[in-house]
Amino acid sequence: MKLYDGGRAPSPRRVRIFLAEKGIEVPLVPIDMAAMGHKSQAVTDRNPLQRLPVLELDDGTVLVESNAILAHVAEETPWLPPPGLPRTRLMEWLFFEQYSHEPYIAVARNIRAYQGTAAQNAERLARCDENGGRALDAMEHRLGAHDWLTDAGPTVADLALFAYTHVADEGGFDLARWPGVSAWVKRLAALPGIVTLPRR
Ligand SMILES: N[C@@H](CCC(=O)N[C@@H](CS)C(=O)NCC(=O)O)C(=O)O
Repeated sequence: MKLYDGGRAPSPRRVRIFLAEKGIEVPLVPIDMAAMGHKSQAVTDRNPLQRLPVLELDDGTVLVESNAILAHVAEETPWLPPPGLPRTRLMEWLFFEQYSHEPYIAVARNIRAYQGTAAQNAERLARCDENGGRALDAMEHRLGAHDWLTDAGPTVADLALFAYTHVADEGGFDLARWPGVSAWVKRLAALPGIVTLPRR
């Protein structure tokens, strides 16, 4: 298999973290996002949304959407609990990540730390700050009293949310406000194979 990867980009990084944790070395196809490499024909052919990650399996099957990729590669490992309520609990967090967390916490990080366009995006950032804070409150509600997001131990739900949460400070979210989330970030980062993102 090979992974079309975006360097510092957290969505591909989730997949890399999981594969590293499993001791699987996946060849990377490095895509220079700053040079708009994600708009290239090679990426477009595999993902018409022109987004990373893209995972190409040995038989040529192409997988997109980082959380779906995580669930696929975690099949039959403890990182993906069995079908039924344990799997449903995990999916609750994966959908939460895409709808209630990533659109605010990732976007705030991109604007503040990478584009440096905070002044031009004041209204958008205000929405990100409010809704990103609500997402972290929801995580704190669970993690203030539990070690992991679901009762199944560390799962791909934890990895999916770790990606943008552990660098949320770059988006203006000081995790000291959410002590349960902070402790969970440290707990997860201490697991074997877990790699954190380089900082700006
Ligand atoms: N829902 C997608 C989001 C992927 C995504 O937005 N990836 C970013 C890199 S972290 C990207 O490719 N952005 C380029 C763009 O949106 O134009 C997933 O989780 O895989």
